[in-house]
Amino acid sequence: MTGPDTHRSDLDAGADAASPLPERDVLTVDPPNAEARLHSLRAPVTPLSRFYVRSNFSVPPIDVEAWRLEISGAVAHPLSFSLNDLRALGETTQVVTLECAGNGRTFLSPPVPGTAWTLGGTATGQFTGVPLHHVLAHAGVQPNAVEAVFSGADRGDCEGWGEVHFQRALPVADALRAEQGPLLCWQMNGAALLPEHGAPVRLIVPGWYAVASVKWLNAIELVTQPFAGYFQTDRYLYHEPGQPTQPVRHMRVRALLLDPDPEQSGRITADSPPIDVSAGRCRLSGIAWSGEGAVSGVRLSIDGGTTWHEANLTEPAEPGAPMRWHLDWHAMPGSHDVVICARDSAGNEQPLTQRWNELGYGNNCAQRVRLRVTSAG
Ligand SMILES: Nc1nc2c(c(=O)[nH]1)N[C@H]1C(S)=C(S)[C@@H](COP(=O)(O)O)O[C@H]1N2
Ligand SMILES: [Mo]
Repeated sequence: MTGPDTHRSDLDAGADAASPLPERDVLTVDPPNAEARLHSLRAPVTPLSRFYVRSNFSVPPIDVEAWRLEISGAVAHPLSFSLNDLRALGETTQVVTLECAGNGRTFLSPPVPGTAWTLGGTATGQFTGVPLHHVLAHAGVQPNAVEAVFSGADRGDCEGWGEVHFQRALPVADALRAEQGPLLCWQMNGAALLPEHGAPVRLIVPGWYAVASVKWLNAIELVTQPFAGYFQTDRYLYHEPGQPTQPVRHMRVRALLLDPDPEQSGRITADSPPIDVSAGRCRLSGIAWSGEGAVSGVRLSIDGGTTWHEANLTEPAEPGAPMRWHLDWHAMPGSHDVVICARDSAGNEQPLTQRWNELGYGNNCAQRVRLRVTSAG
């Protein structure tokens, strides 16, 4: 296990080879939680060996031969699918960015409890499965259904609740969405889903913080009253001072600097050393995405927020992957405070100061990095 003060050199020197989740920064071994290194996010689709992992409980043992997906509740026809039954419904492939709602949590002050994500609680996968609306059409959702509750096979003790399964609900309209809607997936990046990502079948909900994308899925129940389980009503809520409590839903707009590598000296902390670059022509580049709209712009400041420059935006090589941005700059020797701020077509912009909340969700505060420019030898 690696701590927040672990430096890249330690991770590369052997520790990585023995890691249960190599090529990532492991936050906890069991349950498996590991963040992606930011340079891993340069490829439009993140390799499986570099994809972040977030699990509330241990990976549950599942016998794929015996596995079933049960659909019940307010439906005309309760159904039970084997993996082959699901595959027989046809398949579609979609590139989707996942992000943990806790991404960026460690930068909040005062500190909040929860898994210590820096900025690597995100990655982009190519997911193959059957559209959920297609499966639900077979079951026939009744008009009185308000939500679909998705159950994972994983379980554990939660304070005050006893043993609970990982369960999350989606409003029926979101569950039935056809365009860019949820998928029941059995493949990721062209390979069978890995155990840590929810094998044999998981839900993928494009645009939503990934807590909605239930892994190790084994049941979908259509309910006529809002679901009130632990992960719906006790966790994954914004408790923001002076604001009404809101559930975590779509991913807030965010840009990340990927090059030069902001992790060149290890995991990013509030007091990470500056990034070294040589004087002269310098390209700053990265990605930006939003679950609430299309990314409409990324602006950068190189003087700590006094003046701003609009970055160039380009579409990703894979539709569905984050937008790419870059800014060319003539780097002058010295220390420069860079601020990176994305906005989306729904009128959202990354805040320049944190939006603190008790459980540390949705911290999309603009990324700040310090560059140390030295004259080229
Ligand atoms: N069954 C189950 N599904 C789950 C979780 C979980 O703990 N159990 N964690 C959720 C959270 S909080 C996130 S961010 C994503 C992470 O998906 P990944 O591990 O494939 O990256 O899975 C979601 N689905
Ligand atoms: Mo998450």
